[in-house]
Amino acid sequence: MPLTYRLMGVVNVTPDSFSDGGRFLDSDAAIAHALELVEEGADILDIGGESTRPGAEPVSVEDEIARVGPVIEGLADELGEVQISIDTSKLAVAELALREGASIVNDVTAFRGDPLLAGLVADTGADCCLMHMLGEPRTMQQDPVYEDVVDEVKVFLEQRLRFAVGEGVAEEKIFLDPGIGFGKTVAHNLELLRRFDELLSLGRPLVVGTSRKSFLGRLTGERSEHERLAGTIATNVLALERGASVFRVHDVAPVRDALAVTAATLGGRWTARGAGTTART
Ligand code: HH2
Repeated sequence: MPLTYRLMGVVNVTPDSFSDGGRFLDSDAAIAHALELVEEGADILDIGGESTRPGAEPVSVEDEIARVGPVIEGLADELGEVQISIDTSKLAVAELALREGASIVNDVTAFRGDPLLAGLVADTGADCCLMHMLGEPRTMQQDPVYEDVVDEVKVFLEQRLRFAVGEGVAEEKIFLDPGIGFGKTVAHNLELLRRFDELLSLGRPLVVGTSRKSFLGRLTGERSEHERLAGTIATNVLALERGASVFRVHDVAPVRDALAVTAATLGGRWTARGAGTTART
């Protein structure tokens, strides 16, 4: 059976995101970057105006809207099949984004930050991604403890799925994400990836976000976020093999190629990209 999956390209319109803060704060730069990611093969653009890196300070609604609003507005008519996802926990930001053309709400608090967000998603028929996080970004990496990280993440995601459905969100609109790096040690992240397939019984498509995260640097001994591409690829390949279906990454083109080869190998089918012009035997 062919494997189907989607690539979610990250567009951070922030001054302080951990790997690309400040690069796309200007809306024209963010739009140009987003269009590049689409060229590279992104199926979804995840646009965020607030960093959730460990220690990050919260951003006001006004500032977040001022960052993401013009970018979504500038992209909405350019994208065809590509979906815009708004990476926010705030009702007013999501409202604006959905009005301007976004169709996914990616909430790292899984509707705990603002429970009314669930009603908005229900009323608008948007898709949503509900993610696990232990604690909150400012303090989440201060000694996170689990008895069994996979079991606890799974129970949490099940509860948030039930909450969303209870608020009127159609179950088929919901994606779930174990929240790699959100209140987790290196060992917790690795265990979640190793046992990723245990989350499949939740019955919803799974999102995975390892891109450039610090545990990859801890494992390879490097210093800069930009030296984490190999680790990003390794973990995304593994997650595809273990059943993930949406891959949230900064570096779309190389991950696209790695996943295409992995999917062809696992699924036993392949299509040559650019066949006719570049296909070789
Ligand atoms: N990771 C980040 C932000 N949002 N959303 C989901 N669903 N899953 C993730 O793993 C995830 C996420 C952190 O990455 P990034 O956006 O690059 O950094 P920052 O939060 O510093 O802007």
